[in-house]
Amino acid sequence: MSTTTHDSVPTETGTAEAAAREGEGREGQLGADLGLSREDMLEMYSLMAITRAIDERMWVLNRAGKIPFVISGQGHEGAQVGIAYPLRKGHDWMVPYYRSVASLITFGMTPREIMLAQFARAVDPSSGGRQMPGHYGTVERKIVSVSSPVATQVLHATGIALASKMRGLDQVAITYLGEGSSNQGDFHEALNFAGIHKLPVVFVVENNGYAISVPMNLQSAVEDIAVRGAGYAMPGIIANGMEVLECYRIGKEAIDRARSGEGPTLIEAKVTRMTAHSSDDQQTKYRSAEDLEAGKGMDPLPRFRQQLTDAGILDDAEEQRLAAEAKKVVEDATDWAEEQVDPDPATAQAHVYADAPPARMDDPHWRSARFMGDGGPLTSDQEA
Ligand SMILES: Cc1ncc(C[n+]2csc(CCOP(=O)(O)OP(=O)(O)O)c2C)c(N)n1
Ligand SMILES: [Mg+2]
Repeated sequence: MSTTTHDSVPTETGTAEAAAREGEGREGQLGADLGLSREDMLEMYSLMAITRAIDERMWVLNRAGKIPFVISGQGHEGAQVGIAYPLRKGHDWMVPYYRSVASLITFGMTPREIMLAQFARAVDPSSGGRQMPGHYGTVERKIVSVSSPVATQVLHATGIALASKMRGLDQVAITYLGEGSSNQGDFHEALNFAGIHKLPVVFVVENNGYAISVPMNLQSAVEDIAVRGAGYAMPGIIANGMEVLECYRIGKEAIDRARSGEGPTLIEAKVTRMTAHSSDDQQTKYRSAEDLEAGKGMDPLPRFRQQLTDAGILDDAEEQRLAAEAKKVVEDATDWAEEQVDPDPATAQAHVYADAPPARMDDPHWRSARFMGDGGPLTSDQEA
């Protein structure tokens, strides 16, 4: 399956028979029951390691005053890479949230593109340096821009899935949010509609136990967000975010289910937030030392490394090679993005209005009537 589900060219998702064929002679080997090859698993590990290295670099850049804001995915990478790995790049749709860097990199966004958004450079494909930091998205890769009001993206994903179904496009939409955001009305409306129409969409709640400083027990009366799937007639599955291969299996089942017309799935990945909510937050103000220590024990990266080592897939030399590669990728992305120019201030209003407001702002009638509120009722002349 290494050359099937993860190619940039859309191909058939690995069938059970294909998985069984590829697993022949490898019975009992790590990943064989899932149809994953050694190369697949090393790639998954590498995606996680690269994302972690990018994230760590962002904090250094932030503290050095070079980028204004970081919102970190450390601790979420195992769930993100595992669940996104079976998607068809360039064919399916991803509707991410601000912690989704590992999902985005798995879906084809490059480290250079991530860093361009952080430095807000003119050639940043996410928004040409206009969006808030961490609001990634590129049209060519079918990645919808992160939306600042939390959970609005869940409705976008449902709408995309409806379009896919109506047009017979065979595309699956996947969207991500935190557990706190799953208390917003948008989440429930989106799941309800997707459940009624059996839409090809996968909802992924990354439950890290906190919505900024608010702990889970003050956010929700139920312990598991997954149970909410039952209210909308869809499976609600809990994935252990420390177990990358379990996340892959659950992600693949949900994506296959969506593609085959069986409808949506809600996945709740139990993860840990290894950093503060953002670079503007200090989590020691509201988390105990024990809680923070326990969180470190849920880091998926060393766990997957150990699993691969125990299975004889990763050895010291290979690990050193991958670490050096991650370092090189991050150096390149940082240096390259930093060298690019800022957007021209004269273009600040580009893409904001459908018509050209500066020209109309020069018109005293239009300005006083519409903006200053001192022009009285519009005359028919002004209306025109
Ligand atoms: C509608 C809305 N309300 C509040 C905020 C401010 N806000 C940004 S992130 C966040 C916490 C979200 O927590 P959670 O959904 O658990 O995601 P996490 O950050 O933990 O991954 C809040 C309240 C917002 N962006 N949008
Ligand atoms: Mg949270």
